[in-house]
Amino acid sequence: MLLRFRSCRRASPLKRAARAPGDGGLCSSRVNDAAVHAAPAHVAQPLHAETLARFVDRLPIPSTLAPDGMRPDPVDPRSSLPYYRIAMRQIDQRVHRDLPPSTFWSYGGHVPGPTLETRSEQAFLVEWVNELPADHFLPIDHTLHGAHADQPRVRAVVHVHGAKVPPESDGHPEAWITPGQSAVYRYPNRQDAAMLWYHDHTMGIERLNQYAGLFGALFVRDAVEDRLGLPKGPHEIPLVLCDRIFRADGQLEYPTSGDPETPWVPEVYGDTTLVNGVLFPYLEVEPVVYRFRVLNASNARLFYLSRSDRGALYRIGSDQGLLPAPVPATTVTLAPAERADVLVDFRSAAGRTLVLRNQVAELLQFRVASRAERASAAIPTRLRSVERMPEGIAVKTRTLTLREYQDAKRRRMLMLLDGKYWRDPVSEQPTLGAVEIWSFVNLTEDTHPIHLHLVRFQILDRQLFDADEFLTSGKMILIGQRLPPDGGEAGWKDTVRVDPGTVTRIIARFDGYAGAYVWHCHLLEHAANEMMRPFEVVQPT
Ligand SMILES: [Cu+2]
Repeated sequence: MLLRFRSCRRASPLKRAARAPGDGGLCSSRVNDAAVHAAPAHVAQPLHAETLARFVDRLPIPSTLAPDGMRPDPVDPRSSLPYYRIAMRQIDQRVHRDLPPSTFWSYGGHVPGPTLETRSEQAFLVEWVNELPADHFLPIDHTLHGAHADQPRVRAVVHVHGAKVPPESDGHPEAWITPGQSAVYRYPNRQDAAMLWYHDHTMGIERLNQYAGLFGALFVRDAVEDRLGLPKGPHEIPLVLCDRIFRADGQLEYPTSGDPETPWVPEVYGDTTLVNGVLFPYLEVEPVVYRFRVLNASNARLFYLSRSDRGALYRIGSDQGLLPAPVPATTVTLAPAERADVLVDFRSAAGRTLVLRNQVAELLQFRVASRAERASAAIPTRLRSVERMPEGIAVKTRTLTLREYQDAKRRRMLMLLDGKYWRDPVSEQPTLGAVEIWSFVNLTEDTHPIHLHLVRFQILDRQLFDADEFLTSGKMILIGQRLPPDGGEAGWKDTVRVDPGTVTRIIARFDGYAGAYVWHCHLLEHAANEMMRPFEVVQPT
């Protein structure tokens, strides 16, 4: 628990100061606490979400998309693959009974987008079609890399987060398309059952495109999962969570710095949370065991989820699939982009209501019927074997800093991975098939969820260190024990919380495909302002 929260040990601003590489000026320290819910002061007419009637809208369940037929497989034209056509469009969608419809950008006409579902090894094609309007409705910062004024204002590219795909279908941030264009991606789906998700990844405006609504879920199924008899059909429910700021007229507000030349802000925290696109929804459930597939699709907020009766949430899976065994917990922590696969047993709550909370904020009400129409699924004792990767098989360890600088030219803060900008030469070039340890040294006061494309990994451990000493002298003084990952993160992961003042180590095998990928912080405002780097998987020589 200790590591989840901001370290109490704060350095003086000057001690934390650093010059941005190739830049000048001193850093000023700042506190930007994810727990603060307040909307920014300069929203002209903010919606006071706390005044909205609660639990008056039914929880929408995103529909599962049927393929638009079959198409020849570009890899093997003798066979054919399911083909989906998914258009990005501007829509109006009501987020609450008492609000006028809000403008969003959607995949397939709804936020979240439709759910895609496949079996492990069953490849499919998606034609992602940009039918967005000619102008963006959120504030573009033209000083950010890739978003300069000479670039089209409306650009989009889709990344399936957690998918093991060849580079040409990975949704590289610079592979964007403009309105009227489309791109066909092939997803091999050679991976374990898991909840993946698709979202926009466009260089310089990803945070705006996702905030506008461009995200949806993808489920991979497999035989191991089938054998467990987990709740399914109406008893398996995706919960896509994202915090947002709304104006009183129901329209999305994306905060700015106040400087029209450089509107970028370091993080966006909404004062209210959409659950499957609705504020304060309710869900009618039977008194049986349900399976919730929870995704944090926020730009920056971490969720600390619990039941209002403090009952158990049984975590059965993390980002990349099932855990070895269920892990009961009262709180489930989810950083942006992380997923939790959670069983909730409503059998002892028949005839009552319960609320899913984020800390003290109410998100979703469960109305538990007094009688079940069907028998409940059981909570399994064993799930899937997850063999731990021994450190000894790693051929390389990379130590990579997460560090805050001051961008003197722009008079704003800047966070860099390993002190490098996006445009710097590729420095992480793992060999195809090789195992590496990546050791993230967090010198900032934020938790950064670090995501690697292409690979799944395991968290080895986290250890506190003396960040002030490191910043002053460059000396690494580790403190205390190496702490193993929480039970809920003990399976396969694709995003890891790197907490402040820690060295967080992961181990990954870079198998699958050679080529150009990216790794980045999944706080989207950080990623947009240089906290993203290329990596390249290279063929063995
Ligand atoms: Cu970050």
